[in-house]
Amino acid sequence: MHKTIKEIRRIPKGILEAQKAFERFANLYEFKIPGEVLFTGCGSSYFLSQLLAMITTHLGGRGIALPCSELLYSREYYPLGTPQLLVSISRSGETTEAIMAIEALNIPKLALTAYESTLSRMADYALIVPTHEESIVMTHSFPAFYFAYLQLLLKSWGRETYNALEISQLTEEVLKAEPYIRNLVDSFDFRNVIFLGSGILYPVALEAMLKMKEMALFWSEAYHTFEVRHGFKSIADDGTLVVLLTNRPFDWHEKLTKEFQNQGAKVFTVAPENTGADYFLKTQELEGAIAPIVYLPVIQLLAYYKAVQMGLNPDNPRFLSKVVKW
Ligand code: F1P
Repeated sequence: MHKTIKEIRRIPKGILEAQKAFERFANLYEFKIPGEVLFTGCGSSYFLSQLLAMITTHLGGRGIALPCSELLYSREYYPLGTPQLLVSISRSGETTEAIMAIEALNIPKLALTAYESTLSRMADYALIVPTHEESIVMTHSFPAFYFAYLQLLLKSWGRETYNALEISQLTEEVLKAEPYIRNLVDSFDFRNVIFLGSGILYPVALEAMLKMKEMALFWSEAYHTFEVRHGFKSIADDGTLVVLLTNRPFDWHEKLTKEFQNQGAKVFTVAPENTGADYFLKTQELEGAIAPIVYLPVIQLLAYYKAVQMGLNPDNPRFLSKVVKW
């Protein structure tokens, strides 16, 4: 059995580990997350940065995310503001750019990582979520990192934290869709895939696009949900799977579904209500901040089964390494 699928199935456990990591951190440091935060990371860790920046803003602060390399070499083009904390995210804690980026600004630094690592030692604070993964591609560590930071943010700002057991069980429920997703992949041999998400689900769509490329070496795109109509949709035809991620479907989602179906594409909606899609996975209606956690298992399973269907080994994708160094 592939390590990747074992690691995806470990998402519920990862949430519980994240809770412990958050509690350890809270006991160790007298530290509160400030209102204005800059997040950085590479690859999946950059998409996670985007999610964390969005929840910071959503909850009343100001969050901004940049890939480490942009923070290092092109930061004058971005509205960085006056962040009071730099959060550098890296599963390995050894990615060259993440290590360099943590020194980019002279402000307090927090490392979000899976290991005692170069990154954790360089930071003022380290939130270590020990979701150690053997495969190259980041899977269960992503929702775990997200959850640990979310809990810390909520506690810092005097809000009620989530019940980790409940969230872990939610992910267990979602993982029951594994046979459905496998069947979808086997029944429709799509040639390309477009992921759509809005707001907090847009970085999830980006992460889905990356998972497809990493695990299945497969052509994938990601757009803000309705932005796709503005030219980009021309690539969709009868070989396309459109994956529509939404936690608040309304009539535009139904119209969009029809529009793609009229082009011959098949639509897979992941939402609390169907939008008239060819494939549908019902999710619980969840409040914004926690929603990404239930969509992530779905897109990871989709990429994994596409890789399997294509006869690839998702544990060891060609040209990729676990830690990217310069
Ligand atoms: C960053 C990253 C991963 C990707 C691959 C290569 O790693 O780009 O997102 O899946 O493993 O490295 P890290 O800095 O989070 O360890």
